[in-house]
Parts: sequence; structure tokens; C-alpha cells
Amino acid sequence: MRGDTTGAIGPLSGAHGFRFAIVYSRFNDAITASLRDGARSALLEAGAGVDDIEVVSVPGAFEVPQAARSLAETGRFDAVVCLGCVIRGATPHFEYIASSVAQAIQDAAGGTGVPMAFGVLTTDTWEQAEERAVAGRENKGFEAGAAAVEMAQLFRRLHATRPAGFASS
Ligand code: INI
Repeated sequence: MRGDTTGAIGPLSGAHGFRFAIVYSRFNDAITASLRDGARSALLEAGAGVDDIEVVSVPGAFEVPQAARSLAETGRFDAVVCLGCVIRGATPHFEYIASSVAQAIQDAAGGTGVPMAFGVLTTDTWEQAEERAVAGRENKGFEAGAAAVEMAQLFRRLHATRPAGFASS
């Protein structure tokens, strides 16, 4: 048995006082706009303030990591949500774009120390992308938003001068 692989996301909370950036690509924007909306609703559900969410768009998935890195380097954000959509049938250089984007986002997160959630769809077909961009909690943008909240909270705890749970002397 593989256990629960649905990734169902429970109620979100605890994002008040955190600042988030969402970077999404306009390529395949019928899909990526839904991912953006999904990410935004996850952050809002978790309690992030409207003014604490900055949304920027870039031309394509290839540009997402560089924008995410720049946003992280401003020091203004606790986490960055990265969104895009690369469809195998639509691009002969699918493998190259898909793997380089994932690697570059990972590098940007490691290099800046700012958590980055990965919500770049890499699908074989448009229909598969649509399935992952439906409204609601199954939306991969929502999922990435939830991951950003969790990682922002984790990093704040890890970087706290006196970690929660340590008795003061
Ligand atoms: N960008 C995407 O986000 N998805 C795609 O499917 C895609 N295809 O098919 O090529 C795509 N290409 C554009 C690329 O991300 C860059 O924007 C472009 O190469 C300019 O740097």
C-alpha cells in the first residue's frame, strides 16, 4: 500500500505577518492564471494580508527562476511561489525547459536561503495541465501556495534566535 497519495490539503493558517511573492509565466496563460489564483487563495486562506502578496508575471517558464531569485534577493519575502506551464506536445525542447527550470528554482532557493515553492506544471497534454489547474484545493498553484506557507513558517522557526520549545534560563 502506498498510503495517502492524494496530497489533500487541510485548512491553512498561520501566514499572518509573512510576506510572499508569486511569480507566474504568461506562456499558456489560460492555465497559469488559474495557478496564480490558486496560489493567491491559499496564501489568503492561511491569513496572509492582501498587501503582503506581490504578484509578478514573466514571459515564459524559463524566466521564472531568475525573477524568483531577484525577488528573494530583495529580502522582502519569506517565500516565493513559482508557477508556470510547459506542455510536452507543444515544445520540442520540453525536456530542456522543464528540467532547467526545476533545477534553477532549486538553485535560487538554495542560493538565497528563501524558500521557493515549485508550481511549474510539466505535462504531456493540454488536458493534463487543465486537470491540475482546476479551481479549488486540487489546483497545483494552491498546493504550491500551501507549501510556501509551511516553508515560511519553518524557516522563521529555524532562524529564530531562541527556538520555540527551549526553556529560557
Ligand atoms: N514557456 C513556457 O512557459 N511553456 C512552454 O510550453 C514553452 N514552450 O512551449 O516553448 C515556453 N517557451 C518560452 C520560454 O519559457 C521562454 O519564455 C522563451 O524561450 C524566451 O526566453
